[in-house]
Amino acid sequence: MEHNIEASMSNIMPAPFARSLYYHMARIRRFEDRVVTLVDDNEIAGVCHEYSGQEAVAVGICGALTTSDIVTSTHRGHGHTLAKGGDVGRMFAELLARTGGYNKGRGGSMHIADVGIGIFGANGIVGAGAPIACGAAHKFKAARENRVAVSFFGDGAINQGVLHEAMNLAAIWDLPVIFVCENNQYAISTPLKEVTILDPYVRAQSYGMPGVCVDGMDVEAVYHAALTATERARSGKGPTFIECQTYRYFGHYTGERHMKMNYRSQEELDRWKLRDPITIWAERMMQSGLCAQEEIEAIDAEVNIEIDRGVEFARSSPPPNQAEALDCMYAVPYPNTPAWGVES
Ligand SMILES: Cc1ncc(C[n+]2csc(CCOP(=O)(O)OP(=O)(O)O)c2C)c(N)n1
Ligand SMILES: [Mg+2]
Repeated sequence: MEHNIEASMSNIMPAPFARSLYYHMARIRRFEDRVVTLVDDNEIAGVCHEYSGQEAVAVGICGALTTSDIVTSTHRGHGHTLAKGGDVGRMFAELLARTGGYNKGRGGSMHIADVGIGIFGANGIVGAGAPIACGAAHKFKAARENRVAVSFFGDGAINQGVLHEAMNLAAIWDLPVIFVCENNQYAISTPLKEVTILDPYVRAQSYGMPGVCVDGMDVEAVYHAALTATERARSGKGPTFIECQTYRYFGHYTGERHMKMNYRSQEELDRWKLRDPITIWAERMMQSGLCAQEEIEAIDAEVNIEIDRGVEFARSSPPPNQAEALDCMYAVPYPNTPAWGVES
């Protein structure tokens, strides 16, 4: 993909906003770096699917949203949550299974949600966020609220029936939904080309909605596509499909680093890393006078402090009490139901 910095730099993007895009991408990258260390040190049990490499997608899309807009996420959800304004400390606490976590330590990586700031949940079921986004958008439309719902999903969801039902519903009812396909080229170890004939964005045509394919390593390109889609959604014209071409730097999940999987080459990884979304955005900001090198270093330092504090918060948060294991499991607890495994 060609990358013409002069041509693509927006003259109207205010410098503080440009810097905030950098800050959010750097925050996600450092968060995931620390996740890897915490998994290696056995402080995080279970699996995490790192978002490193895909930062421009979550940040470009969420940069075009307001707090009252909502997103539905995936198994690779840390980036979406952070870009939508999620709290680093509560996220680390959840991953460390502590009571200060988003789900009081009961959910882990794939269940983080913060409905108050429009994060309608990570989701371990591929494609399952799409109908949830439609449900939210249906309510926004019925209540005449000027809000948008974004459904993030991977290329692996593109042949899931539930996604197609959701796209059809959104199209037929003109729902304010943005379907964001993060095409990171693989579903676990399966290359998209082996299982799908057409590019993901072409599917939009079948449902009569605009479908665009953007460079998912370019935060500005993603942001502009998202702005167009939000304007369409807010004006009652219905959904848009945005495919973002991107790449994940780590394996499918943390454990893959210790496996010998040969589905992608080092050369391919190196080629994508040459177009690292954070580096190219920093370079573009500096070349266009939006930000000086020292300011970028200051943002990096700020992010490092935030991440350190988040880990400290998580470590100091108490683990759940065994006696409370069934608390928060049911919206309305059964008063006479004994705890599992307890003889009545
Ligand atoms: C309905 C369903 N089928 C299969 C799985 C197992 N599974 C978990 S992640 C994954 C691959 C998803 O790939 P993609 O959607 O491209 O997302 P990525 O991991 O690349 O971010 C699969 C098949 C699942 N969780 N849910
Ligand atoms: Mg994928």
